[in-house]
Amino acid sequence: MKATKLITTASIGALLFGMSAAAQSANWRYAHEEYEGDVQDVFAYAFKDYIEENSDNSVQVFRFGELGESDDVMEQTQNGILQFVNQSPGFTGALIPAAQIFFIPYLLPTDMETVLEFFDESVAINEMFPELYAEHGLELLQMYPEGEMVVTADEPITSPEDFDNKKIRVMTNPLLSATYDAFGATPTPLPWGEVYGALQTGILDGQENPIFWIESGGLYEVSPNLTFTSHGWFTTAMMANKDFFDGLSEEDQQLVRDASDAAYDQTIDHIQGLAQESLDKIMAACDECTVTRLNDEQIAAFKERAPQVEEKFLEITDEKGEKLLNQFKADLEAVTEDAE
Ligand code: 6CS
Repeated sequence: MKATKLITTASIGALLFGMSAAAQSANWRYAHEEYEGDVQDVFAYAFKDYIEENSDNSVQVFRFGELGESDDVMEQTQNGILQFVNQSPGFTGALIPAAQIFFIPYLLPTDMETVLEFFDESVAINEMFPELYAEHGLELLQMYPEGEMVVTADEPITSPEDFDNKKIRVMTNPLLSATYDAFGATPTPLPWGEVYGALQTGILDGQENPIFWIESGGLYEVSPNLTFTSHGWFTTAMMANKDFFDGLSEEDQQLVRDASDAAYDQTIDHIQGLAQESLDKIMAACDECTVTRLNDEQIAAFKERAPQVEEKFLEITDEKGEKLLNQFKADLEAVTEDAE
């Protein structure tokens, strides 16, 4: 009798333990802005793999278009329908004005090693940005560069005069429009889904994006003249709904942080050499494509227009933006000095 009772108690205990373990495992939804094999997809799958290998939780990844445009997946994350989202400041800038700092031209260097060191060590990136995102219900987990920005257009661009009357697509944040205004173009903000068609039909004359995206999205087919202007990097950010994150156990919060660190490392490995590989693929596939790399003198003509964009940034972000910009510049100086 006693033995039976013990077994029964043990079985119930085991069942309860099993049930609570099952109740603790969750399926988290994660959306990003790109296609299979693209940089954000590499990050998302590295994150998913880490979570699934190190816990009973699972992650369901949604790629571009599966749940709408970039702004839609951000809204779904803020509403708690999605737990994780990868959205670039190009779009988040409309929500968090200070995130537009990445669109002040010629602020970041072009050398990848220095840029990566900056992302690793920057106080602005690692301490100030999480606070800014938290104000909008977002737990910022990682910011990372995807590639250097390259302009594509219906003609090669070598000077601000070449941009005259050219409708250049920009992501939907006001500062990027200010940059292309300063460069002499007519900026045209559009969500990603409309870009290829607008280039194809001549509604747009050009756009900017990293080379891997120009290749993977086939942009070179409809916008074949590539110009390396050295004016900036495509940066992106991965984050969680803050209420969801705050509600996780300490153990799960650590798991999520570790998974995003592992994903960062894997993604940075992935982008090494990616721009050149993508450029090679474009040149192999496209006879009419041209590549122009601006020389120092040509760059100077664009660079001298950067201060007006910086002024605009300060105007739209007040003292918060000024503090961030000062820290950003100090962080950049620290890594540039190291590189010298
Ligand atoms: O230009 C855009 O809108 C897109 N570019 C990249 C590199 N990733 C996603 C984004 O939506």
